Amino acid sequence: MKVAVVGATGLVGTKMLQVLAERNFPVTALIPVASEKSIGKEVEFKGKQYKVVSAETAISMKPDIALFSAGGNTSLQQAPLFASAGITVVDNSSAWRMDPTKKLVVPEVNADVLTAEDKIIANPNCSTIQMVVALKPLHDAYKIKRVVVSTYQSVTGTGVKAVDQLMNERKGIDGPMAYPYKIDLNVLPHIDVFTDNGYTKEEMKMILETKKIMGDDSIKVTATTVRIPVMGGHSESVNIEFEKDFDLGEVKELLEKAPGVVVVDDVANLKYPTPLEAHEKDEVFVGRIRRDETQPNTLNCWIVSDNLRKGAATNAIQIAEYLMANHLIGEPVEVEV
Ligand code: 11C
Repeated sequence: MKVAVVGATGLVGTKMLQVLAERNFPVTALIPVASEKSIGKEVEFKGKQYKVVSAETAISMKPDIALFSAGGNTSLQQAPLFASAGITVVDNSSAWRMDPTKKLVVPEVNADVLTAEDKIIANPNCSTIQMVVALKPLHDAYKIKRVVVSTYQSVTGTGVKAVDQLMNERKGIDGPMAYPYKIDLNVLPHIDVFTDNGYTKEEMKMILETKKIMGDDSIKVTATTVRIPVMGGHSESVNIEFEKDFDLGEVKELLEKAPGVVVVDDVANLKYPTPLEAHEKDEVFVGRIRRDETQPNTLNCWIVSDNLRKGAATNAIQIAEYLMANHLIGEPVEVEV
C-alpha cells in the first residue's frame, strides 16, 4: 500500500507513523504531508528519513490511502481533493463525523458498514472511541437506555502546545498557554469550545458520535468532559442504565471476551486501570465494574485508554487494515497456487 500521512509532524501524525511500523502495515511507499511551513522537513519511519511534501505532490503520487490528522479546516479543504482522485481518506478530525453521507467507524463496533465507495471515512473522537468499544458488547446483551459519563482527559488530546504548557508549569517556566488557566495541579471542566446549550463540543461529540457508531439513536448520553494534568491516556467514569437486568459475573465475561478490551478489575489486590498503565498500549482497559445500587439495571465502570493510540492513530490504522483485508482499497492481491 502507498500510504500518505497528512499532518505527519503533529502528535497524532507521529503516532500514526509509529503504529504503522509496529503493526507492520504493508507500506510500499510512505508519503508524509504537512502544512507549508513543514515542507522539506523530515520524519522518520522504520529507521529511514522521509521528506514532508505538499498535499498536491502527495495526490500526484497516487497513494492508496491517506490518513489525515491535520485539523478540521485542512481536512475540509484537502480530504475531498484526495477522495476525488480516488484515494481513500481516513480522517481523524471532527470535520466529517456527523455528515450523514460519511461513515464514522470503530472497527470493533461497526466496521461492517464500510464499502469500497466510502472515500472519506471519519475516525471518531478519542473519548468516544474508548467508551463505545466497552459499551458495544453490553448493548448487544442488555440494550443500553442511558449513559452518564465524566471524563478525565490527558493533555495530549490538545496537542504539543498543551504538553509544553504542562511541562513548563512543572519546571516553573513561563510559556505559551494552550488553556485559559494553569493545568498543572489543576482540573478544567472544559474541553473544546462551549456551545449554546452550555455543553462543550467535546461533550456533544460523546453524545452524538456514540449514537451514530452504535447505530442506535435511542441511546441517551450525557457527558461532562474534564482536562486533567495527565499524559498517558483518557479515563472515564461511566454509569450505564440497561433495559434488561444483568449478572455482574456475566458482564465481566462479556467484557473479557470483547475485542480490544482488557478487564483489569481486582480491587482486593488494588488492580484497576490507570492512564500510566494504559500508555503506549492499544487496548481499552475496563475496571471498577460494579452495580449502581441506587436504581435497577444500572452499572458503574471505569474505562481507560491511550488517547493517541486507540483514541486516534491505532483506530485509523485498524480501519485501513479492515479496508485492505476486505479488498476495499488498493489492488486485489493475486496469490499464486
Ligand atoms: C481532546 N478529544 O482530548 C480531544 C482531542 O475531535 O478529534 C480530539 C479532538 C477531536 O482534547
